[in-house]
Amino acid sequence: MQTSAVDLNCRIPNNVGLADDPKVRRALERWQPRYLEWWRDMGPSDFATSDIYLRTAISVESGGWANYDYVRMPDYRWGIFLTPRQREAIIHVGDDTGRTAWSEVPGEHRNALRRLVVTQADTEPASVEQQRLLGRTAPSLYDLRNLFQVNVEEGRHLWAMVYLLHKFFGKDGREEGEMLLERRSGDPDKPRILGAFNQPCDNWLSFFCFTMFVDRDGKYQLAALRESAFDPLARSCEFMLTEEAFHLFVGETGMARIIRRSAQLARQDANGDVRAQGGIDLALIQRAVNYWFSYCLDLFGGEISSNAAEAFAAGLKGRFKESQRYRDHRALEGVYTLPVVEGDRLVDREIPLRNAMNELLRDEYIRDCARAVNKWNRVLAEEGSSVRVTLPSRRFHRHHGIYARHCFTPDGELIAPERFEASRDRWLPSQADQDYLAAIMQPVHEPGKFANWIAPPHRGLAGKPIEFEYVRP
Ligand code: BYC
Ligand code: FE
Ligand code: FE
Repeated sequence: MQTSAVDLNCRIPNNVGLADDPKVRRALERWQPRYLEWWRDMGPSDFATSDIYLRTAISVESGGWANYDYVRMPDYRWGIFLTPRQREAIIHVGDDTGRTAWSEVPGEHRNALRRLVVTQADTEPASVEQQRLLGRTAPSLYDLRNLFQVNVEEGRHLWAMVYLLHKFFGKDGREEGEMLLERRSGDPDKPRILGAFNQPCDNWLSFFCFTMFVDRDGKYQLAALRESAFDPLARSCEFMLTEEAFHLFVGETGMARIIRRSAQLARQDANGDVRAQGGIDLALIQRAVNYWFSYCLDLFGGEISSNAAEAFAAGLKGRFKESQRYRDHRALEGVYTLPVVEGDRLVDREIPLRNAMNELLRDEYIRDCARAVNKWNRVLAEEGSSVRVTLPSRRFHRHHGIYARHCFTPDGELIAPERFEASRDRWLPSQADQDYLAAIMQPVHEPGKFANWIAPPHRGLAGKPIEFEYVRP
């Protein structure tokens, strides 16, 4: 299956030749009204009739892939786009390295691939559900527009995965497509699949942590799937990554703006009391970072994972930049050393490289997060603050993997559960923190104006000035 030209005028914009694929086209056209119903019920609240200045993917050319214009969200053109291939793709991960990549799903990998696609797909609508009410408290029209941009694109990512389910997984795939619209973030009876996607994200500090840390997990998981031997998945993920960059920008710069404002307000107050000035203190920002970062580390799966080893061996996923960075794509040799809990202490253990694939990806992720945190700390230095933000240890506050049944300090020291509980409100957001955030988050809808707790961005978007009317209510 090679990519055909982009067809924008049909019901579902696409470059996968839906016009010549009546079976899949009809299946997707039956799914479409249910998706729209889900969007109406679970998508962004309140702004369905507002004109939002949004980017829409309309092509796969790296130069001009997106179009910016005022759109009402329910009318957004959610399309299906795969990055085109210049030549035939070759497998460069696992046991089948060197063979031709798969344009169909091999029978022996059907279940494993379906599980990966469904897990990936499930996170997309989950995030939209988590962010559903944030429009009510947006700190500016600029930020409101960015929230909605992220939301519509997560919707498109769901389309990208549902296309794969319909096209390549037959009846099972169609059933999974239905279930993706039935699970609900945080619902005890039908929760979303992964932990972080069931946590509430009901204030803007959480939103910026989410786009900083959770969307960044998305970047690394998509990067692993982009190396897949299943070529349509690889190409789908590649195009999703194009959109993802903006989500990460929103998170990283959003946090930087809150941090800058926090330092400015500390300077303004005679006692350095940021809350007295209506801002968000750095201690609370640090607790939010601890919370979201630790939940995101869980999203990489167990440190020692036979699932990960099998997925790598089969060529279903690769390492970060597998094709560019590595020579030995089989990874049959080599070990990874990591500290494990034995009794009341941590001791280093060697595990075979293939079983450590989750941990390798987590390493890449942590490095990337640390780079962003360094940038935030430069902002603090610029504003004359001596406080710094840090990433907690990868062992802190974990719910999956080898550290989950133990307690650690943010520095990674193994401690008794009682000590963890006694320190919880210092390390993680407390109810009082949540109440405070809820109290200060009042909507600001005047173009060019920003809530007191966040600094304005350096510039506007898509060549528009900061005071542009990004949302017309
Ligand atoms: N919560 O061997 P293990 C994004 C399950 S974000 C709950 O440790 P494995 C986005 C696991 O499923 C990217 N359950 O891990 C961001 C398994 O269950 P079963 C999303 C968890 O399989 C923002 C068991 O524990 N994409 O795109 O090696 C906005 C043992 O598994 C969790 C993907 O995740 C958890 N945190 O790796 C919008 C890519 N962690 O099978 C979007 C697809 C593990 O025993 N997913 N479990 O019932 C995968 O590649 C893998 O499934 C995982 C786990 C990396 C998640
Ligand atoms: Fe996404
Ligand atoms: Fe995203």
